[in-house]
Amino acid sequence: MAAIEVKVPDIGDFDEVAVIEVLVKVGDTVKAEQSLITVESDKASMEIPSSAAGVVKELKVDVGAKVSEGSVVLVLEAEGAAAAAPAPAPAAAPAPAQKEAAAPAAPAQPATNSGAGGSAGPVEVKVPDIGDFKDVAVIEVLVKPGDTIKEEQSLITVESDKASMEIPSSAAGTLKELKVKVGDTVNIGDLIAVLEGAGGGASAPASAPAPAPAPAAAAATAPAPAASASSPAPAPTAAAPAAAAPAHDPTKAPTGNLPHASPSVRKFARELGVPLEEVKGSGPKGRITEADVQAFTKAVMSGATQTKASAAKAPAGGGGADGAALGLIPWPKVDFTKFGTVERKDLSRIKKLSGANLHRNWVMIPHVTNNDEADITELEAFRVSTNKENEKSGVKVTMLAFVIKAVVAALKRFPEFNTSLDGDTLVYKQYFNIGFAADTPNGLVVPVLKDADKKGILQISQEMGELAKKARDGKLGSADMQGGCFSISSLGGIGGTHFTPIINAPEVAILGLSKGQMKPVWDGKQFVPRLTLPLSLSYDHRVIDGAAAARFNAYLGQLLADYRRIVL
Ligand code: CAO
Repeated sequence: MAAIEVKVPDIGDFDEVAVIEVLVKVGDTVKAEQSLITVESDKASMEIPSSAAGVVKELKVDVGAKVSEGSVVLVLEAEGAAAAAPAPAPAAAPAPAQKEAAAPAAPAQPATNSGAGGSAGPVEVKVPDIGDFKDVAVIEVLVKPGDTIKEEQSLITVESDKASMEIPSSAAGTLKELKVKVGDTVNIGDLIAVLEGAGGGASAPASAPAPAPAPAAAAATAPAPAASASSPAPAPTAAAPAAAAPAHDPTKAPTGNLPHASPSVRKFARELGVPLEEVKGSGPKGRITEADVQAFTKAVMSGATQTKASAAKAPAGGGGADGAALGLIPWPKVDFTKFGTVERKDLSRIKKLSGANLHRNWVMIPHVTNNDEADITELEAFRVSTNKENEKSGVKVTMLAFVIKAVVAALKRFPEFNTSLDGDTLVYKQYFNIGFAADTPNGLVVPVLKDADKKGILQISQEMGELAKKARDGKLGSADMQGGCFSISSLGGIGGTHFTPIINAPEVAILGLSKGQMKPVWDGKQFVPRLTLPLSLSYDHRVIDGAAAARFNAYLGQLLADYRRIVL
């Protein structure tokens, strides 16, 4: 088995074109004519076919590399008949003569048109020699009647299954009439447009077919490992590659992994840093147009959408601090120093992260908060006595541990509070992991107490203490904060009567506890002092109805008022 170096054939006047896709890998068996790489200039993209069959032994180019005629693409272990052919592709590539014909390319066209001189008459612009490509589809019309056209300005984009190319104007002038539309198929000599008021090359006789391939056309013919390209004006058959290529079906989008876009649009996207694979094409067959790239750029700049890369950097997806994403007026910019001395301090890392999460949750979840109160007089007495009994154990029981256990019982009674929304589907969890908001010197974190249903009050208290300490010491791992079903935010040790906690997405509800206070409660005969715990239940109204929330909160209150109910 012989090793064959497959080289870039004559690709016309294109020097140093970029490899934008490598279509094979080491070990692949390739057929003769099979596309190996895609290269792209600013006017055309084309696939470079293999000059032989065999197994890819070594790749010599990578995406981003620049190649020219003669650059080695890869080394093949030749097999079969093709292997017997002289190895290097350039030997079989179009002869220099063809290159010479192609090289002057479009700029030469107007000059070669006879009859230059008059400038008033209309000029017909026709499809130049685009090699052996027959019936190529017009996939884009880049100009419209009334436009002022410069010589060499691209008029239309055509596409075969191996290459797409822009057809430039052979003259300058005002576009009077367009003779093609998207979806048409064209061949050499077909009329594209009529220009008038032409200057420069526009004086060419109307009927003059473009004698030399435009740059793109030259490129399109180039991949052909043509054997008989000695004529300065290559006969269609001389440009062999197309002969091997199946006829283009204009109803199908090109295959391959590249976004469906013309070379100039791809270039435009690259210049703006737009990830073309994220742009939705509005053109025929989903083709991405320049307007699509512009619209995508505008959407990103306004904050209406994010690229995948920026979404990955800011998973919280806050939508920008300026409110533009919500169509709001900009955030007020105030020079505070005009009113007094100020000091600037950056938000802590935790504040930045939790802030983005809170913002998203607040904006995306329709919150409603149900406020209720629980009589915890007996429970508090029990808690105090329990702590006395367990003084030596070092585990202190707070009201929060009792509330966690009671919440588990309420979640079992009202399972829709233990769910997450996944599109239009509700995911019911069969486990009971309860998150609790912990105040730390650096900001708010929510450690998760796992399997609270399987643990007693003492174990819950102990684990909560450990998690709260870890949180304050900044030692919580991500696993400590994952897997929550429902969260509790307790401000009871601090104060307040009621508040509106923000749901910790993707959970659907959160309970806020405020400070338990002695209140006079009417027992039917008289006012009696009772310790009353405020319960603030925020719920996602897409999932939970107000009545269900009121029932959940009332049930929770009953459990806390008489804890024996939990075992019922
Ligand atoms: N009513 C009255 N007193 C309460 C109470 C309530 N609802 N909850 C707790 N207390 C009392 C405790 O009994 C304790 O009193 P003693 O010191 O006399 O025993 C004191 O308040 C302090 O309790 P604690 O805060 O140490 O313990 P906890 O289990 O109640 O809470 C934790 C633990 C980690 C949740 C808490 O320390 C904390 O960080 N809370 C803040 C949560 C928060 O920031 N939420 C807001 C989120 S949104 O911004």
